[in-house]
Amino acid sequence: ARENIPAPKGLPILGNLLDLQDEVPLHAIERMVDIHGPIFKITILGQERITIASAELLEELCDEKRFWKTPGDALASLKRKGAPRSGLFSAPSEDSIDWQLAHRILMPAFGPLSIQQMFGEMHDIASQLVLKWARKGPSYRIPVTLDFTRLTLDTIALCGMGYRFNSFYQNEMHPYVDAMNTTLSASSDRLKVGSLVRKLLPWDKSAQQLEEARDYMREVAHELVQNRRDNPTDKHDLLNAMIHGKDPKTGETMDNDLISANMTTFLVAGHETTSGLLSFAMLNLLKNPQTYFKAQQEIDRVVGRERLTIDHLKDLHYITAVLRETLRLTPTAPGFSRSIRGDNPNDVEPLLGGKYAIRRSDQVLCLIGKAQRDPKVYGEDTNDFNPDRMLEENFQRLPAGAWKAFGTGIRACIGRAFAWQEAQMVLALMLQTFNFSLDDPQYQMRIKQTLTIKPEGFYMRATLREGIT
Ligand code: MNH
Repeated sequence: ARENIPAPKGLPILGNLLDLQDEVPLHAIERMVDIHGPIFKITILGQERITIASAELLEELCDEKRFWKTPGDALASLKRKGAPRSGLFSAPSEDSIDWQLAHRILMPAFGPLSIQQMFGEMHDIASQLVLKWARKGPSYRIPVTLDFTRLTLDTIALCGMGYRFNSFYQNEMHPYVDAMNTTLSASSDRLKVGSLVRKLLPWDKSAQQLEEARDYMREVAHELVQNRRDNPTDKHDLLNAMIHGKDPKTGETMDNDLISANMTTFLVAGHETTSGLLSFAMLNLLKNPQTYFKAQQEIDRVVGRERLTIDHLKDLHYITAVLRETLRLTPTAPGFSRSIRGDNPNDVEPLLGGKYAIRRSDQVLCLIGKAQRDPKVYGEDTNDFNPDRMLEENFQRLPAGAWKAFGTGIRACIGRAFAWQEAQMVLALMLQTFNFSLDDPQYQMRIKQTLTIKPEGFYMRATLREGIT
């Protein structure tokens, strides 16, 4: 029953809000898992929220017959007020017209063949990154996360919509990035007492700034769509798929508002997470030299000094395991929300874990970082970075709730193949070209959380390998 779910006591009105105060809200909620166990219920400003954090409970919540995705509070707060259409990510349910139309039209555009065709443009941007580090030389302190953000933003914009941000040719980030950061920080600030209080002050501008940022992002998206309509090309990219695609089921097309909502979704979802993944992966390799050695050996064996091609990627088994193990320990999209399906055929939902009563109105936050460190699955050394446990045959044998870094079911990440190809290619190119070292050998990982997580204050150095010019 309901009482079986541990419920830490809170204050009147605020509820458990004070328990969540931390520079990194994710850490606050993970500490609550350590105290209360893998399921608990908190109340925030009058709303009950359930959190789960074990592989077993996660597997159950991923049962698509019983549960489905609800956009959690963080995603809901990303949507512009009064915006006419929703992008795939924040669409209210898989029943909605916006989600169905965009999903059916875009699935083929994100399929393996389409993504393979993007290899050339991905390589173009990755070469800009490599060239920058080569020219800056071995004494340059590489701002890792910032340079990976340049890379991933430029990659999704070029492959997705034929637009060049040219981030490697400017010191300042593009204004679009600032606008995006404003909206992403607003989503993680929404639970901070400081920002709740600030909003009550008459001179507070944050709400207005947020609306301005959202309007600007919408304008950019609309301009890109209009520009393509005015200057048609036969490029195989996401934008053309949306402009020319017809729903195979209804024959319907996407209007400008729906296209621009999804462009924004891709620009945001398509770069933050991959940039964080690459940053954490490099940090893990540098902190665990034996894994760095194995990864570099694999590149030297599979690619050697040849020009990297798409055919090399399928043979990079260890690199793949490095990326999976990185997303296990630090899933850059650290959680997602599930609820009882609106069209659930059962009148009474069976109890979660055999004993916890979930209500129709409940949003259950699945903390994948915790579930993916479940010692019942991964053993006592679960906190160690050990890519061997993610080699193909081991990965296939994992229980269903043990690794969900790309979400689950029909609303799992549509950009998975895109992100994977990009991350593999960039890591391979980097390890082929340079020897890396930590700028500060004492550096200890600190996390910065916006909507996603990234390492903060992480710098490294790159020296060209022998024979590379
Ligand atoms: Mn992605 C959904 C993680 C890269 C576009 N993505 C999700 C979900 C997770 C996720 C988790 C499910 C969220 C939820 O249930 O609420 N995504 C990632 C990670 C990476 C990633 C860890 C990289 C690493 N994602 C990308 C890229 C793109 C993209 C790249 C686009 C180019 N993701 C999406 C979209 C959705 C999504 C769009 C929503 C899909 C849907 O609801 O139909």
